[in-house]
Amino acid sequence: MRVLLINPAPEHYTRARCAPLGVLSIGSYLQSKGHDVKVLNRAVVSTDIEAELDSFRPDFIGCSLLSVMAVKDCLMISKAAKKRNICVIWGGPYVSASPEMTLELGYIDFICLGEGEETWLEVVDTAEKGEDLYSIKGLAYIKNGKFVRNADREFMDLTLLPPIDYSLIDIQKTFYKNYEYDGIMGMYISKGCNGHCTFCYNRDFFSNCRRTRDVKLFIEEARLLKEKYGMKAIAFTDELFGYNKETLHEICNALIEADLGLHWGGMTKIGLFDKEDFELMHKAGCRWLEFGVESGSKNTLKRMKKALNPEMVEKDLKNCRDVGIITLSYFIVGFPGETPEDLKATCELVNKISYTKFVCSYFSPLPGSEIFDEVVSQGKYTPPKSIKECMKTRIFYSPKPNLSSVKSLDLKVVRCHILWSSFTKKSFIENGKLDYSVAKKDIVDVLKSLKGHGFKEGVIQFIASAYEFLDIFFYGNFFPHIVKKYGLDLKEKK
Ligand code: B12
Ligand code: SF4
Repeated sequence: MRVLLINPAPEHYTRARCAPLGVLSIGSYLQSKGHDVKVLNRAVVSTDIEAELDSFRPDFIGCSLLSVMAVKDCLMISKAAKKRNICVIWGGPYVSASPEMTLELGYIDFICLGEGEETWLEVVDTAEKGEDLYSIKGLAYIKNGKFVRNADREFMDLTLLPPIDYSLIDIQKTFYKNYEYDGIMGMYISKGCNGHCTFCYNRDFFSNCRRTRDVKLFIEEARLLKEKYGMKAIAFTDELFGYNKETLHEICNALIEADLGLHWGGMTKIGLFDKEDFELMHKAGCRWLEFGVESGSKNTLKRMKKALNPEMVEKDLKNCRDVGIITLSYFIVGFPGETPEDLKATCELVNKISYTKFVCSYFSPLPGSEIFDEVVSQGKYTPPKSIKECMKTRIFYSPKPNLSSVKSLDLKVVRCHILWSSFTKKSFIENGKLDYSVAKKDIVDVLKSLKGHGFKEGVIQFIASAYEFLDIFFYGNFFPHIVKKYGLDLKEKK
């Protein structure tokens, strides 16, 4: 069977070049079972979709959706596919959480819920035999006007997966730069997380189940990417890199033994590792780590079920700094029930760890998370009733809905001030080698995106990026009384 898998171009987004591992993992699996696969990475390279469909003539197309921002591109592609009578399947975290609403858009035959590899294989094998697809586990669809959700599929044993075939995408165009590291490729070694954070999609998507791939196979993938394609660094996309000391040591020792000379970074949890573990990570090539800190308020952290406290954050980030690992801390402002006192506690923590890079987002209820169910059942939040309605909400520019008891303007100023300080930060590590590296990187990302997507798309991207930049600049700098009210003090300590 011929399968065309698509990583769409999201709207209003400076297209980061991270490899589309979802479609690559599915594509590599199908290829290893003898199917003919093509991947279009439209987040990096725009192509004429009608021409692609006519030349490849797929039996199936699959679109991967991480967020509502990808719907417009996927809908355009699906319309073109349906004109040619091609079976259309959408998958990914976004549509897995809202299958019924998504199917109402039309032009989609099936939604694949959760992990896609096994479901896809069963779909193409069943179609090859000429049988119908309606009883396949993990699929949702509309039949006779009614929404049908088949039984969930069990999580697969990841050690059964073949190596990922990165040559399905344009590898050179997918390499990107972050911090001082160039030639970075997104890779993954595990899926899922055992955490219970109430705002996270992990509960429904992975049922908190975490699994690791075959580490030896991963090392061979990395070796090939380095030796054949010139990869210099890896950005691990795992929800929870390392997981526990034993797994972390296994991965680090395998990297040390392989002696690939690669630098890498990933996302992990506060409170899992000690200084010796961070030293081992550094020895194995780790140069940056990202942590979901989320808040400095013990109350908010408890309600988020984060299983951490501000003291643990300070300890881990300091240990990383001491061993030479750059850190990035994620925060959320406007969490349901957050008070001005809670926000002050967050600002206090931010001041103490001002040497890290920050990402600060407004809270947004994510379908599939515990807090989403809670605020909906309490009548505090009415979710959009259609995907078209979701597409109109711009969650990034203002705290909508604001379910905290902090004024929206205050949330905006605190968030923008933290982001602005991170954007103009001179150094992440004590010796301060990286002058304004964040600002430079962000500007280069915008320019690359403009160059890669043609004039009209480029202008739209430019306006969206400029709007976001001005929003952060304005609210981050022109409300000093609000910054003072929350005790934020980042300027002196860069
Ligand atoms: C790398 C990454 C990105 C990259 C893009 C990667 C890409 N595809 O091009 C960048 C940095 C650009 C990005 C951006 C965003 N991201 Co992001 N991202 C990730 C991250 C860290 C890894 C994704 C990955 O590679 N996973 C590994 C692969 C193997 O798993 P997978 O992608 O889930 O794919 C499997 C299944 O989803 C399914 N599947 C996927 N696609 C398809 C398609 C078909 C047809 C089928 C059948 C099945 C299927 O099968 C796959 C194989 O098992 C995840 C967290 C995570 N660890 O998964 C967040 C994550 C996906 N991102 C998320 C979000 C919110 C965003 C943004 C909205 C962030 C923002 N505020 O701007 C944007 C949206 C951009 C967009 N395209 O719409 C959320 C999505 C939550 C949700 N919707 O429920 C996640 C889960 C993080 C989180 N914990 O909240 N992201
Ligand atoms: S630690 Fe991260 S991935 Fe795990 S449940 Fe919490 S937010 Fe989700």
